[in-house]
Amino acid sequence: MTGSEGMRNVVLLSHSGAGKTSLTEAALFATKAITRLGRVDEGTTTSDYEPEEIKRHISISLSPVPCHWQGTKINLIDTPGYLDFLGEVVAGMRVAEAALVVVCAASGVEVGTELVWGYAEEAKLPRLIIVNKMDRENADFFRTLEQIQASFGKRCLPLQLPIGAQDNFRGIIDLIQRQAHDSDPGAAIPQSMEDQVDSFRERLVEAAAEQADDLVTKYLEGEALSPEEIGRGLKLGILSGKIVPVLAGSALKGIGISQLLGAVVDYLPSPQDMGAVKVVTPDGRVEEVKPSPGEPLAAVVFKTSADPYVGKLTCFRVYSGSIYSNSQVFNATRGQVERIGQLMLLRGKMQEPVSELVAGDIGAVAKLSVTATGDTLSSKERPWLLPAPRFPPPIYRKAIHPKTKADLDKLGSALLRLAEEDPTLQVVRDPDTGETVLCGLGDAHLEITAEKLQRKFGVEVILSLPKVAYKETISVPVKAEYKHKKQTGGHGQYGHVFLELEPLPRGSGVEFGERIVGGTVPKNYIPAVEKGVYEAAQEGVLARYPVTDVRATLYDGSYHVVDSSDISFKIAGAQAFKKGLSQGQPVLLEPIMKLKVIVPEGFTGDIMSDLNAKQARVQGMYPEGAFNVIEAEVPMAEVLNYAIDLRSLTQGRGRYTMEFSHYEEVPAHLAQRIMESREKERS
Ligand SMILES: Nc1nc2c(ncn2[C@@H]2O[C@H](COP(=O)(O)OP(=O)(O)OP(=O)(O)O)[C@@H](O)[C@H]2O)c(=O)[nH]1
Ligand SMILES: [Mg+2]
Repeated sequence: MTGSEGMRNVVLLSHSGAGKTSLTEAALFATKAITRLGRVDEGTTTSDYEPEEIKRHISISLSPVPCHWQGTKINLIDTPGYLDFLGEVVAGMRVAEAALVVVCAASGVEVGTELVWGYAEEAKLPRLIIVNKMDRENADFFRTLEQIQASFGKRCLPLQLPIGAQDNFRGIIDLIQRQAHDSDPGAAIPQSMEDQVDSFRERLVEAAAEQADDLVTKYLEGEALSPEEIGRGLKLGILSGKIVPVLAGSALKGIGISQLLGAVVDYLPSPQDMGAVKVVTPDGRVEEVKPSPGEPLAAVVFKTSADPYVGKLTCFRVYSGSIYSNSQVFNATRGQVERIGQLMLLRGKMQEPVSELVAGDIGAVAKLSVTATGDTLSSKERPWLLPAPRFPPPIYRKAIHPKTKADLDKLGSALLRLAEEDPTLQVVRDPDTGETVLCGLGDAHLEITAEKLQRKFGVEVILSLPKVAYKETISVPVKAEYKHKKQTGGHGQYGHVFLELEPLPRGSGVEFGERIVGGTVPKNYIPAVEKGVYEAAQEGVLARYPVTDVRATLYDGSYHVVDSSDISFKIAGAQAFKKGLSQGQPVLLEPIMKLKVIVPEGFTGDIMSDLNAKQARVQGMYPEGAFNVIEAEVPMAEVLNYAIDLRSLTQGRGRYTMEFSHYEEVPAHLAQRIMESREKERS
């Protein structure tokens, strides 16, 4: 069993398509964890195994894949690069000590590279960069390096140089050892590269020397540092974030992979290197515990997957202590005991049973009953808590409609299971429109959720833009009378009311009151009038949207001793209310959202003019680091697709939050259009 000093948990981060999954596959192959090298384009890789991933040739879920190299257990955590699946990236980063940032040698630094770099900075993750796809046309290591240094600083220093590029990419030169790893095993460093190697090596050695007093003294005295000393300085620099080594390779050709694994082992931190683990006790104190197998258990759940057949699969990372198959643990988040069945290591869809998992390691267990993503598993004696991953809030909304009655029956429980698996997915029922609304991070996220509903639970759905919950109200006080009278032989019907309608402040809803004097409407009929008013308020007179912010007061009327009844007064109440609405200069109200957009400064102008076109009222703007925050109020109808609009305006660099603020009158020229389309919708 590997102790945690012999472990590395490394999350792969990049712009979509830079080659994380291919590198993961190449690493598995190089370490002999697999015997056949899969390809993303053929849907045969270990970590992209879900049908939705295979179909699109992209990663959608994170995949922890363990492998062994030089006596060290490495858990690579492959994550998706596509923005819609940011939740998976957050979860993967939560349980890693270090990151491998992948940059494509042809495309260079992309928007997604900058985004993930920002997250890695925030999380203070020590990291390596690999310039991948060195074999591709247009691949250029030095151009890419310049971009990397321009974006992320001069602390990004090559640890290796490539030999050749594109079709001629043959191998790499290890700068510390001054050694060539060529496809031709006997080959030395090409003569033409000697000077380059010297100069890049010098920069690396200088940076490494600066990390420790004894090294810098030796260096300044002109003594050569040994490779071990350079390595020690480098590791210190990487841990403190002062150095980020840059590597080169090709996942597809399998070049540079063993050197990459070597760098992970030599320079990236083990759980031990990160020092004591901070846990929170039930009374809120922070305690420190050693990341070793003998301590009490503390493990955080970072992913849950829903499988219709196997049931729930819970992935967790152990921070201290050990967890055993067929045992009991305490879910400190929920305050409940969990029975642990067979523990396993995951490698894509493969599951390898194990008897225990120790501090530092990552594994999974099936069929836990109460545990959800973010929970901490510990012991009853020490019910410690670890911080949960902080998932991005779902911001993009689509209404979800079952295709058939059978689909409707299964939809609720299936959605619940999927939301359990994906913390960036939320299901809400909009009481105003009656629609079930699916909230997520973007279009692709929700489309794929719909596909999973069908594949995993056999539920077919259609997604559409959610309806806007318009409402209706009046703008002036009015009085309205209605007499309901029918004399059709036998028992007649008679109810007669006078209502006064007044507009109320926004958000008041519909109110009913009475000030009948002299029993003109007998007390026992008043509840019927009230009922009629409330029923009539469900559909207004403009476009049959619900009525709000109106007070109806019954102040007069008359009755008939024989013909009056509850139903007659109810009809009279409803009709008088409708009449009042029509006479009270009715208006449409629309929901206004409070929008907060956070964009790099350069995009401010574009955002403002887009908001302008969306009838927004900008309420404030202030800088926040390199970003500008813009706060505005904007009609909901204009921002149903804001996740997509903002992404295209900023190429994905902008973020936003949005919440309901209040209702406001729809400007007259727009009200007409809304009424017309409502008419069409209902016919
Ligand atoms: N020529 C070349 N192509 C590569 C290399 N690595 C990956 N690719 C190709 O690039 C495409 C994307 O590779 P992936 O491994 O799926 O990239 P990824 O970063 O996992 O992508 P996402 O999961 O969508 O973020 C695939 O077509 C790969 O075959 C490489 O070293 N050389
Ligand atoms: Mg991938």
